[in-house]
Amino acid sequence: MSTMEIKRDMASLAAVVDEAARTATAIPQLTERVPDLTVEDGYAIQALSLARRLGRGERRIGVKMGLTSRAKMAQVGVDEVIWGRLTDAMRLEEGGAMSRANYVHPRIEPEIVFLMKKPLSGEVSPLEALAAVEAIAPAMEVIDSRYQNFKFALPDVVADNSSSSGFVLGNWHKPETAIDNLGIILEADGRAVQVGSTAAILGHPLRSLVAAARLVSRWGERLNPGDIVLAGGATAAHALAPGMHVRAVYQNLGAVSLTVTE
Ligand code: OOG
Ligand code: MG
Repeated sequence: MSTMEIKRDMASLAAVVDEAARTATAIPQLTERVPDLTVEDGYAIQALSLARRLGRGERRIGVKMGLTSRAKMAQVGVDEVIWGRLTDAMRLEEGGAMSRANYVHPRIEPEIVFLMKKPLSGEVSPLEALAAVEAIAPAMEVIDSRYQNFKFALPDVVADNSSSSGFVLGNWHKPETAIDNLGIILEADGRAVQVGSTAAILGHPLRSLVAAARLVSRWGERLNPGDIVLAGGATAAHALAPGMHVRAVYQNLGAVSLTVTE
């Protein structure tokens, strides 16, 4: 295949994952159609699918890290840290509602989010990463793999923007707030469905920010002032259903909630 043909192929695969997300339709894994699809191809497809979102007027507002905890890796059977791009259209109102109809098979997970005040990229130490942070907050991410049965290989999930589909942010706290080992309870309709700690995120959520700086620069990008960075689920994700009220309660940081409608 010529370089042109390969590029055209990537663009058509980007259209497939983007349309699946836009129309909330499950699709077969890309690796079924293209068995030799690489992780590099996956990131190329992800970038092209984001360009389609930007073309529809969405604005890029940061990145999300994925599979930064054992619980998450075990749940989806992929054991490599990944990243995805977030847009303003994915933001959900804290305490507000999300419509189940806009997703294929949404799941929710408790996370920590960083707000950047300085650019960050490449190899940095945790202290350097912290010096670039404006604030931290508790958050929940709504993930929605576009693949049938939420089943994928590494290149698939990367191409599908690492299952990015929504997020809710809680109240901001000072960057020096201790976040290394805070208890978290994820509740569905008042019942604890997941219990964990921020320590599950690579031992310390700041390590996820260090990894974000390294990974984005590998793909020619950087974290910018004003960007948010979701550090990754601290527990396994919980499947969402209409009528469900979910809340993540954090030691010292407060709580974040959402209600699912039809
Ligand atoms: C991949 C995305 C993982 C996280 O926080 O670990 C992720 C998936 O589980 O579908 O967002
Ligand atoms: Mg996540």
